[in-house]
Amino acid sequence: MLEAILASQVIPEAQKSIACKIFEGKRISSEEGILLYYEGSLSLLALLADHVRRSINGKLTYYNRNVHIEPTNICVYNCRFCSYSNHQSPESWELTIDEMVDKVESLGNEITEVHIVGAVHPGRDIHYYAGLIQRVREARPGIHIKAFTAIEIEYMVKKAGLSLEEGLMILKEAGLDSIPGGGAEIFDEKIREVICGQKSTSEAWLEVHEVAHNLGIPSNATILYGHIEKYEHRIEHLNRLRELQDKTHGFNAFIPLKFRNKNNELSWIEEVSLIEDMRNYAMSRIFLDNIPHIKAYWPMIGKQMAALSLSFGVDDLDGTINDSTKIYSLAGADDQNPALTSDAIRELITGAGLIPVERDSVYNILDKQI
Ligand code: V47
Ligand code: SF4
Repeated sequence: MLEAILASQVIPEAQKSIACKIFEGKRISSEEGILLYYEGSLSLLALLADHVRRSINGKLTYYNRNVHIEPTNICVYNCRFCSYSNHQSPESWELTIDEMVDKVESLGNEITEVHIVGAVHPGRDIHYYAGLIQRVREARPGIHIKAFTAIEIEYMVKKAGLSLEEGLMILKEAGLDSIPGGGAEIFDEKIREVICGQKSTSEAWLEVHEVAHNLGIPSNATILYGHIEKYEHRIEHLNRLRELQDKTHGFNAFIPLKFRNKNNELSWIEEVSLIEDMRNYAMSRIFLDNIPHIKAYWPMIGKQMAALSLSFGVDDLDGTINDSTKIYSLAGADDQNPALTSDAIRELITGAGLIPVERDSVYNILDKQI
């Protein structure tokens, strides 16, 4: 069967042997990943990614009901790709704890998760953020709180003079359940120097996640792609995540984030094509054989493209986010008020010939029908 499929496509021998490895469930090397990135056809990558996706998740395609809260855009850093911080955006904002708690309370049982990520505010410390988490926890005891990128955590922990273990335990005891994947950007110090020179190093990002995993706090991971990086950098990024996952098994999902070029200091860079987005999803699925879920963040690429990504290795569409996320609307996403009802997400998934499943934040199935 495999031979027949591969024979029906005219594939060079080197790619054929990588494809055979993937069909046999074997891990591919960085060199093989780079070769596929450069030379694999879109149809071959789709075939391979779909095979890996089906062997891990079958036809199940996950979504959850969540809200994104962005506490502030006032930032100590000034990443050149960022359209959102007070250095680029025409307005600065700081939500109060009451405003954030009111937002969560107003949504009642419509959501099972709150995702809290913002800028790195110089005046807000770990005790402030632990207080925020505690208030959200009191308001909605059963809700999953996924909060603060490794960059925010590193800053608040250092500012308090604590170790990462101590800082993360304070957040965990306040009610933090998991850590989102933001801030990873690209694990290459030379590129970081150009696109986000002041920000924590790759090593520091990985360390926050490693310590969190060791304390029983799961997390996600991201990559920011489509700026000045090359395929070699993307593979190195995936490889470092794959290595950490082998050690800790703490990553739930990987989320590729496409660089959007409006209103930031890297606006001169043309955005990559949608075909490149699909190739990137597929390569992520193929290479990261030990991270169970690949998530499309639909406010970034749009709903239709997110639906298409389901044929390129993606098995998770990020939530029923309402219109509170500014990170992408300011950076040029087409949808300026992103919102999707559960029915609309389910329709996108069934339209791709797959099975929609509502999940909780750690991928337990909540759907009664499954
Ligand atoms: O870290 C900022 C990225 C991230 C731009 O874990 C940009 O479930 C593209 O991490 N173009 C924050 N990307 C968002 C994030 C996230 C989103 C959805 C789900 C999860 C999860 C995490 O947004 C930042 C940065 O990498 N970003 N500006 C831009 N112009
Ligand atoms: Fe600040 Fe995050 Fe924007 Fe960088 S990407 S400037 S850390 S808000």
